[in-house]
Amino acid sequence: MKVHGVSVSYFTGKLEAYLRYKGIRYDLAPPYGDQERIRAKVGAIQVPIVERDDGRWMSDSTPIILQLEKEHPAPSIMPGDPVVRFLAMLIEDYADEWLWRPAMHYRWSYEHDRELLSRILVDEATQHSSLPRFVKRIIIKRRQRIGFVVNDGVRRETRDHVESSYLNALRNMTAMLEERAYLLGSTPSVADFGLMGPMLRHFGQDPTPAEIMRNEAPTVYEWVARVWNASHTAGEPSFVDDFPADGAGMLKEIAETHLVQLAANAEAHGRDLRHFEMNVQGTQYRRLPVSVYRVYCLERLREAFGTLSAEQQKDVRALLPGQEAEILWQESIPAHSGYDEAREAPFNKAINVYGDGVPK
Ligand SMILES: N[C@@H](CCC(=O)N[C@@H](CS)C(=O)NCC(=O)O)C(=O)O
Repeated sequence: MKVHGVSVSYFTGKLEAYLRYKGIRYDLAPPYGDQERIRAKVGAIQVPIVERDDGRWMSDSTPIILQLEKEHPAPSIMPGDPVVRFLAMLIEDYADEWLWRPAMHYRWSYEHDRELLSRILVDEATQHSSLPRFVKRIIIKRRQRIGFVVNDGVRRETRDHVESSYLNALRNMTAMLEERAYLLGSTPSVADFGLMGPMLRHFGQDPTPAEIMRNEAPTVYEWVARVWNASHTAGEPSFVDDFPADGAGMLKEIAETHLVQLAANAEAHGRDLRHFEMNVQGTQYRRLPVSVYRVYCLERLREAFGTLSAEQQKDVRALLPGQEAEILWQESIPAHSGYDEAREAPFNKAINVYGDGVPK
């Protein structure tokens, strides 16, 4: 298969880590010279996009991975216990959608990171443009910093909190990885591949957060390489039977951050607003862009919760005790994204996370 992606991209790195583990061969190619064809095939210009040998196209890393799990079931990345599996998918969603803001912030707010990454991105992804390199770098630095940092709520008042999300992720992952090689077993699960999104190509590689990872959380630094090389070193799939006590900090953090954001985003979407506010762990975020895709994420999590037995639901609720987690099972805030209603993902037409041809 051909993966249209970029070597420094969050979601491309997540998918590549998965493909390597599964032994699925792929070629990596930047998508940006081929925009018209890609938009016609998959709806949105984002990475990764997979062009399959059978002529079909796939987008969005989560449904892509779920589809490939059906086609290549071994070695499985899905824990056998339904409660652990649900919580692994929740960790994956948090990795995709909550850690995105700190990852963008570290890359585009810090000068060394911004200078280095703008150079790499321009050289790799904008070969189709004949503008001088320095002009392309000015354009890309501005686009990324304004679009994904400033307009995503990173301001003077929120900056420390945004950074604390990264530090908390390192601490919570370390607590789990001190007990076992991967977060939920002796082989990698969907939770590990989800966290490879932020940890591989952003936090583990961009100068400022990588220095923090090496100094503060060498266990996570080592885990990044372990997941990347898991096809050579991991044995037969083996996962925990019960969600481990050392993961309590991770679940608390997810409830207090990602689930608060999913709720506030869905609530604003239901009122047809384009922006929303939220208070996360005592920090007030203003004027955040409503994301239809994240309403869809909440729909999918609720659907997965609904497939659990009454006993399993009780277990999940006991593991996620805070009030914030109730949005996973209480429908007082509706979540109707209108996205992928035919349930064709990853073969559907994709949307960018902050809109662009958003179905209402
Ligand atoms: N939900 C998608 C998100 C993909 C995504 O947003 N990728 C980023 C780069 S890592 C992107 O292409 N952003 C669009 C842009 O920068 O214009 C997935 O899981 O693959």
